Amino acid sequence: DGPRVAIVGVTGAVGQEFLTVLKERNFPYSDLKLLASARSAGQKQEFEGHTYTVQELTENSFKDVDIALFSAGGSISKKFGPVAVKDGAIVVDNSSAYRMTEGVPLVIPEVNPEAMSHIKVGKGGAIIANPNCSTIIALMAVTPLHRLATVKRMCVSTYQAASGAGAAAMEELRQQTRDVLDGKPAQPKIFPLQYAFNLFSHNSGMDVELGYNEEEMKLVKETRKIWSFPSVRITATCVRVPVMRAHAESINLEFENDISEAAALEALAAFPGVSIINDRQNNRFPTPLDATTKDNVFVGRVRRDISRDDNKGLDLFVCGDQIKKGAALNAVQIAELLLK
Ligand code: 11C
Repeated sequence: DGPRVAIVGVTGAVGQEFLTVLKERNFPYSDLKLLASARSAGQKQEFEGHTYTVQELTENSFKDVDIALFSAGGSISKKFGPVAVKDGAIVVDNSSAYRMTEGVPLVIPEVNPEAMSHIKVGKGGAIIANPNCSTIIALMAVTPLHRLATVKRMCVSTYQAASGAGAAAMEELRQQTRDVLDGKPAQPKIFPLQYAFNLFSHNSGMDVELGYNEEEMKLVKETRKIWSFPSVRITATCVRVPVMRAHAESINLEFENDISEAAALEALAAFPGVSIINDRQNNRFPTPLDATTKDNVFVGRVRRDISRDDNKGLDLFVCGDQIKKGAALNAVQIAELLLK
């Protein structure tokens, strides 16, 4: 007698990971409905000893659903999110459609679970937004430090994996890598530039006036909302690198108060969902492959910022699986909170 769960966009990279995470965490669903576009409807999906048929997402899909995990892009969330809410479902939305909407909680369960404490299964429909993957991964590392010494300014540089642009982008990386190694020209399809053996500024829309892309502005705006801290100063440079499914981020922090390396490491070690790899002797720090398919976010290179005369600056390097904590795991953790 757990909740009746629907997955919207089940054939995508995040949709498939929802299934993996539900299974890994033994999520207590009583019914599971797999939804996708008409193109994918009819496909069979084996899951936990059952064969499911993927159904076409329609206006009638949510009549018997308690929790709907959405990952089918912003326009599908905008069209069908309100339909699900009207039918009494709680939508956990992985798109950016509702993240900045007033009244919609934007939640990382380890960071701000209180933002969704008024929402309960069976008490009416609602939308809860899953933050952007780069934002989740950054804030898993930075929040314990923020609690310790209050972040004043954050400067982030990302190294983002193919998975952030979906399953087709991951295939593009595989195919281009093969082609280039075979001496053939790379054929860009999803991304405008050669991806294999290259890297480029993030492919999201660019604000030509400001010079920032959407991914960078998500880091700025979503952090302010998640921390309920509208005045925190953030700048970011987001870059796509030829890595399959875990994002890396270099983060420079300026704090209100003094913070030592030892205190920072202690706070990080105590924070749920964070693992530390910080072995200076052996030059061993987090890599995207360390984080791949893992639940935890990995933190290392924790060091005092030597460009400052005080003890109010730190640098870190962070890696997190984009499909897991950056998307599906965080959403399923939100669903778990709904059951508490
Ligand atoms: C990426 N983070 O890695 C993006 C993709 O706001 O959910 C997801 C965009 C978002 O390209």
